[in-house]
Amino acid sequence: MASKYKLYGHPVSPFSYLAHAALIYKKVDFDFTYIDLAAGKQKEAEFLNMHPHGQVPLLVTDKGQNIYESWSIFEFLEEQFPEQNMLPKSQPDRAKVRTLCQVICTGIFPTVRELFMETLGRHKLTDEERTNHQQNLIAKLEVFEKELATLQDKNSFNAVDPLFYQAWQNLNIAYPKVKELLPNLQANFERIAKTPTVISIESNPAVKKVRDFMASRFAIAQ
Ligand SMILES: N[C@@H](CCC(=O)N[C@@H](CS)C(=O)NCC(=O)O)C(=O)O
Repeated sequence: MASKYKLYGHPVSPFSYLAHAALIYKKVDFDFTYIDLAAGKQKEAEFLNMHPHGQVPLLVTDKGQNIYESWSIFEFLEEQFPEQNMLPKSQPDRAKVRTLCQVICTGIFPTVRELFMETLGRHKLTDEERTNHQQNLIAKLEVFEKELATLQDKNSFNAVDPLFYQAWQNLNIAYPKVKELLPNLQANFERIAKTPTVISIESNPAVKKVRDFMASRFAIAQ
């Protein structure tokens, strides 16, 4: 008998957020299991049996197949539930959305992570390293903003949105000045925050708990 889909994830992970958003956008019936990354739950044997690289997200399908790597999960869901796509219908937007997702995952997020992890106390950067990361990021985000503006379909929820939404939240915690430096991207974040998919993710009790913890630890508006 087919069982429910299961997503193993963490709300501060943009990769996890993409998978979470796709499941909700596509109206899939699933359970969300919070993996406490700080406690190292992703490296415990039980989890490694399902995801040998020990990371989030992990999707277990209704047929019991384990799928990891956020883009593989995303593409699996796009193919499995083609009625509600998060890739635009027309080219060149489809190619652009794929490109922008890669830009976030490989170009922008690794630097966001460096700053975010320092804010969480996981490592220490020198002043020079921190400034370099910040300047680097602003330059990359300025290019990203210009590329984003060339998307023809600006209204529908696409795959870039959840990746950007969560990467931007992490960056805001690590480098709050970013919203004044890049007001158009802050406006994009606020647009995404109002989408039904994000509202639904944020109402999940496990997600709320992490947001509340972050808000109590760092002076951030929710
Ligand atoms: N390429 C992977 C990256 C996943 C990833 O880096 N996940 C991070 C959270 S943002 C993680 O699980 N980190 C914990 C660890 O590596 O121990 C994907 O797209 O799914």
